[in-house]
Amino acid sequence: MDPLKKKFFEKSSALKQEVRSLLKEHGDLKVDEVRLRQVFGGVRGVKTMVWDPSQLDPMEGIRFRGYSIPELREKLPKAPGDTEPLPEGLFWLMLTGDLPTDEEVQWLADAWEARAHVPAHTFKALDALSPNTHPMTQFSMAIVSMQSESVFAKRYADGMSKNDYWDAAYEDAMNLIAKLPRVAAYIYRRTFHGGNHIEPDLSLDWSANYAHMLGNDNPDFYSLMRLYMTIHADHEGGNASAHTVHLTGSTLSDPYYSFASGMNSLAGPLHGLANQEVIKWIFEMTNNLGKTKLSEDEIRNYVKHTLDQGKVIPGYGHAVLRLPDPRFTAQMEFAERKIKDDPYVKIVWQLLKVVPDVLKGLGKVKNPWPNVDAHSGAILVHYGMKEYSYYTVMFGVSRALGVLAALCWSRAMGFPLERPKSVTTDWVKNFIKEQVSA
Ligand code: CMX
Repeated sequence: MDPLKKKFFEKSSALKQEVRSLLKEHGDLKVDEVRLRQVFGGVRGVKTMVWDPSQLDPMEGIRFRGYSIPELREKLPKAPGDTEPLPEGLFWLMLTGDLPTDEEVQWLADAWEARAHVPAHTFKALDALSPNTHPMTQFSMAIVSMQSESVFAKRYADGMSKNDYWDAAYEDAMNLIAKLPRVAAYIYRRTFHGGNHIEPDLSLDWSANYAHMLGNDNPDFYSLMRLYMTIHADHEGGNASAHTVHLTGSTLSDPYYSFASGMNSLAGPLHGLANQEVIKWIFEMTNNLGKTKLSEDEIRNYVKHTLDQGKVIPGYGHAVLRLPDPRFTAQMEFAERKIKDDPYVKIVWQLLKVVPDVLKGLGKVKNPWPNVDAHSGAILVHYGMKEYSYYTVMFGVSRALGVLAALCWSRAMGFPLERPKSVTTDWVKNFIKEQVSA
């Protein structure tokens, strides 16, 4: 058994036993109550799921196994000469709860390299699609096409015991994560570079190899990719992509199907697609005004104009957070160090000064602050990636780390089929009548 799998097995077996006895003794304790407005309001805030890799605090932001983003940037192992963390280390942390050593991270990088082969039929399936197909559609289809490789599906068909689900899920998670950069880079090169593909460089770490296959070997871009792949990896379990993976996985659909479902959720403009919407909207603003050097008044007017058209300001607001997203701040720090004179980066910083007050003025927006998607586009444009319809694929590659670590845990813990209760509007009306007359 490999060292990560062994560690995961030991940790998850111990927790499974512990939770069993916790539930035996305390299973009837009430953890939450649900208001009618939450039943109609997207189940905001209702505690209904266990997700150990990370937890989101509205006022503090995300913590991965207890570590904030600044702490991860300091404590996780790094590539030689870089100051940003290696996401390999974050995956180890999310799967085991322990910070890895440099050697453990090197082992994981080698393990992913050994599992990185993408089946030829996946490239053929992609090549059959029009290059105009949205990159997220291509990504989702490529993931499903690789389901032919699922260890979980094969072992299930062969009569796998439920005690072994965790093992098969781990194998699929590791294989899928290993293959994603190649698939994602293939989509980018076929869509925007006429199919002029770049072979992997197996001497590089997972993120740098992805950057290399995209076509950019600038060490600062490698560094950006390590940061990007780390900060987008997980945002607790209730966000749409994570929850979708969790739900699909609970049917014992294998990790390929489950991850593909999550990517279809990530492709929505209120979720991951917001990263493309932000820069698209900034480009529209600069095109409309005919310049990239803008005054705060010009920006404020454009923000108001967008709201007057009944649209949201992309990259602002959040269902849980009530402060500027630490993932935004991490990107801002990177940009301050590396590319502070970039005109689009400057616009992102001007928006930070203008948008919160305008949103506060609407009187209904619960969080007027920027989220993760507000900054990423301007930095990618600086490094030559102007093709914004691709951005959500990069988010998706990173998101695999968190949701697949969590999926391994779900199978190890033996979590059952997820099945909340729905009600009809007539049921609600009768319920109100009964409550009011009682
Ligand atoms: N611009 C304009 N209006 C906004 C807004 C924004 N950025 N954020 C919230 N609002 C509005 C909502 O549309 C809602 O209006 P109505 O009552 O008229 O429907 C009202 O404010 C209350 O919404 P909320 O409770 O503050 O926010 P929600 O939890 O319902 O929604 C989110 C959260 C992210 C969907 C919303 O803030 C939004 O649409 N933001 C822009 C899209 C975006 O950046 N999404 C990316 C989020 C991060 C990610 O998942 O990647």
